[in-house]
Amino acid sequence: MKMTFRWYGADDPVTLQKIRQIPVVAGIVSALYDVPVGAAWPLEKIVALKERVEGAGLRLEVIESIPVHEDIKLGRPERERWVDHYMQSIENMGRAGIPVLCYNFMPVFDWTRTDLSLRMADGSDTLSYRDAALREIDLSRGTGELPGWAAAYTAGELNRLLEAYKAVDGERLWDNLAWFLERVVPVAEKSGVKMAIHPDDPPWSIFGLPRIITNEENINRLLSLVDSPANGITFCTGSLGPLPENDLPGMVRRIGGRGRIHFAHCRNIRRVGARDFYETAHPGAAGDVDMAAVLKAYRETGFRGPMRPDHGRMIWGEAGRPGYGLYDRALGAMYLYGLWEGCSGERKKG
Ligand SMILES: [Mn+2]
Repeated sequence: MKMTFRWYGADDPVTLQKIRQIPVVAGIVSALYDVPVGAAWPLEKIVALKERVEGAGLRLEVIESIPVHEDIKLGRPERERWVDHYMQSIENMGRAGIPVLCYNFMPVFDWTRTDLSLRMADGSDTLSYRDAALREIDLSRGTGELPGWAAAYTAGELNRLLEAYKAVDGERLWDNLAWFLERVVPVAEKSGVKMAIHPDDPPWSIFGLPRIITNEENINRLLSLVDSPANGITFCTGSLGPLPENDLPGMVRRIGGRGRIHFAHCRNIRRVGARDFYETAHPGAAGDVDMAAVLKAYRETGFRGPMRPDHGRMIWGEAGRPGYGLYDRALGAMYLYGLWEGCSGERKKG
């Protein structure tokens, strides 16, 4: 297992120099943030990112994410052009020697919360989701009421997009995902890149939009769309965890046992209702994810890929990008590595 940490590039107040001082972290998860959605990622920009990370004594292990253009998810004719660009980006990742690509296939919105700073009893702030609160959000006025999405779309753009998705139910979205994977997975295979789809977060439909990467049955369906080792997943405990029927350690054993988990996201959540939860500190005792059992399952499958602490709370007065402060994620990395060392006996870094 390689412990990694997400870095949001040159503007991230959590600098590479700070990340390097977290004892167990050797790898970086990052992306290009100045390439428009749909455009091909230039090789020289990927190489420059890699060199910057290496210059700080770390390694670029994962690209998270290259966004998939909405025209691909919608199955519009323009998808031909966007998928060509996507294939070029994968080829360029391979040329730069970056082995894992995390992406998602969620319509319009990716991870969605109804509160980005829920104050906890200990004074920390965390992210939370309440289904009733989501249902009160009126998107006809744009994304202004949706925490974290205020600037994402104008009301007009959003309405056109939501209108277009009325023709795309879950089965159509599966068709469009299959179309995408049939084209990109062979390129990934040839390029030495592993595709790792991120589960939908939360793992149910929001705003009437379909969401399909939500449970073991659907992940198996995804894997069988193109049965290649290059077609795998990012296993995110915090995204799959809000559904209590998702047996997380068992899923790691079964999916990971087939060599199809390429990236591990570890995050804990506490379920407080059928579709209500908040994010907690990483330790198992803090929430409903049995993190020790998850790590043990990774160990049993001989997992050698990158892992990262996913969202953290805001603690010790830190302010910053919701979910992506330094302190709580650093604690998470240490805790996860402690579990790993405890069940593996490994004592080397990375
Ligand atoms: Mn995640």
